[in-house]
Amino acid sequence: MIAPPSSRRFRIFGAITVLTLIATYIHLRPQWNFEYRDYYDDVTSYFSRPIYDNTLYNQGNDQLVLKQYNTSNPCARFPDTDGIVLIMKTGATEAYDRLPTQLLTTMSCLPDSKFLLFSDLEQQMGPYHLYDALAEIDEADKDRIADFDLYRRQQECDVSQKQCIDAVAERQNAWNLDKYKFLPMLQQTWRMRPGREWYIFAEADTYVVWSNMMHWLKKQSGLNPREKIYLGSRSWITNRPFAHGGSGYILSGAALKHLVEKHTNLTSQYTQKGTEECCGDLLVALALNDYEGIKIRQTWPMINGEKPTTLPYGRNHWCEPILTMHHMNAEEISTVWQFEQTRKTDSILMIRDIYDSLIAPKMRKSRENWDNGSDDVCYMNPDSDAQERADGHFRDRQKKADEMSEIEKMAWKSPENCAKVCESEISKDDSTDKEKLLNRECFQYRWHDEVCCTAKSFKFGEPKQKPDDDDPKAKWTSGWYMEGIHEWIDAKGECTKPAWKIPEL
Ligand SMILES: *[C@@H]1O[C@H](CO)[C@@H](O)[C@H](O)[C@H]1NC(C)=O
Ligand SMILES: *[C@@H]1O[C@H](CO)[C@@H](O)[C@H](O)[C@H]1NC(C)=O
Ligand SMILES: CC(=O)N[C@H]1CO[C@H](CO)[C@@H](O)[C@@H]1O
Repeated sequence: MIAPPSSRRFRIFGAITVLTLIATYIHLRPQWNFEYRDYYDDVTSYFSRPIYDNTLYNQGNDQLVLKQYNTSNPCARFPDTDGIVLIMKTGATEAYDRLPTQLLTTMSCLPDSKFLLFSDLEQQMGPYHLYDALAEIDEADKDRIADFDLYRRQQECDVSQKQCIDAVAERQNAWNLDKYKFLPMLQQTWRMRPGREWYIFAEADTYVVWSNMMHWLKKQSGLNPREKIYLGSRSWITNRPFAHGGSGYILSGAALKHLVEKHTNLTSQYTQKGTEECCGDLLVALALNDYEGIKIRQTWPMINGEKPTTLPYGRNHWCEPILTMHHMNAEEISTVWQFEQTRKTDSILMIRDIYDSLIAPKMRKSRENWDNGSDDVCYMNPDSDAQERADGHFRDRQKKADEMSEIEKMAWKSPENCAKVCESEISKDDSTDKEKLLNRECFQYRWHDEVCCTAKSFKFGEPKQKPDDDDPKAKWTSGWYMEGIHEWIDAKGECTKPAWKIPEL
């Protein structure tokens, strides 16, 4: 049964040929594939950008956001921004941490002529120029005023700023330098972008909801940019009102024109004033008031200093549209942009929409090592030692002993007791009364070190460091009375139309 040699040779030859062909195929296949993929990618990215699973999509918001994120046309819903300029202020210690995400998200839809970037060091970031707001301050002033020490060290740095300046250690110095930027920045802005209708000032951790902002400024507000107008979220320092800078503030063209053109000595005067005052946003208000008699018009809560995880949802923070948010880190900015991009609707973004899509799916009964910012009413151990030991912030918010229910009197003793305060607010018999549900005063609590505090709004909050020792008192526990929150939301009903705020003096 042994095959003759010729036939065996033939078979071996055949096998080798087949193996060679297979090897060649295996060797070449990745290249064909690669070339094909490359070509395919080029063609597709030329026409459209990829579609991804929307990482914000979950069971709690599947009615509100799209399952997939089509990144092809990010500016499709972006409004017409004719007549506006965004002025974004940052500092050299943070610019590269914050600006790239701004430029990749909302600002990618703003034409270059519609924004200016100011810092305390002239720098270049890709195609974008960061102007030095402090460049034109008198050299003698810079030498004389100790707050400019950081400015000099930044300029003298021969490597990247991060290698010269420790941003954490220099935080206070960066803040002290910041106040000198504001008025020179207004002057440079008017020189570089004169005659626009509205000037929107923001910081690198401010998020601007452009669709709302433009709709409000142009259509809804009825405000005339030829009048001298100053809009923002009002804060006070020693009885002097000003628009909080981080929340963003808005000047009409007329306000900026008058301030800058009629008062050419602004920079040196307000450099001097800077040495006496805490903050640059206050200096802007002082200059507008002292020179032009322009006063801030309160635009809060639309112009807002909070962000999705810290907004106090509930009364005043529900049907109101949102124009700005603050303290947004780069990831949070990207998240809200993604949310704007993947909403199922392009209707006005109200505060409740942020809650419904981004917060509600994450709410639960309680979280350990968590602070939800419950800070409206506090319950503490009445013992005088405990009272003395406690933070004055909590002490001042205590309910009077003779106004407390039995449950409230026990609230400081444990997180479980603290949780009962909200549960006990309305008895089940009352819960059909809509007014009562809407007037609920207790939505959430936080317990730590024998202090129980509750809040009149519902906020998400943030993780709090787990204590090192096992002392149960050291732990931060936060909880939400979900039944009360749901009842409030149901009683409130749909927002039939956005509750636009009329900015008042
Ligand atoms: C993604 O968006 C682009 C541009 O708007 C559109 O042409 C394309 O059809 C969209 N793709 C899908 C799958 O919806
Ligand atoms: C500008 O202001 C500075 C500081 O207040 C003052 O010293 C200077 O004399 C002023 N210059 C003019 C031209 O008014
Ligand atoms: C939602 C909210 O207000 N969170 C607060 C939680 O507590 C920290 C301090 O521990 C605050 O910084 C947050 O603002």
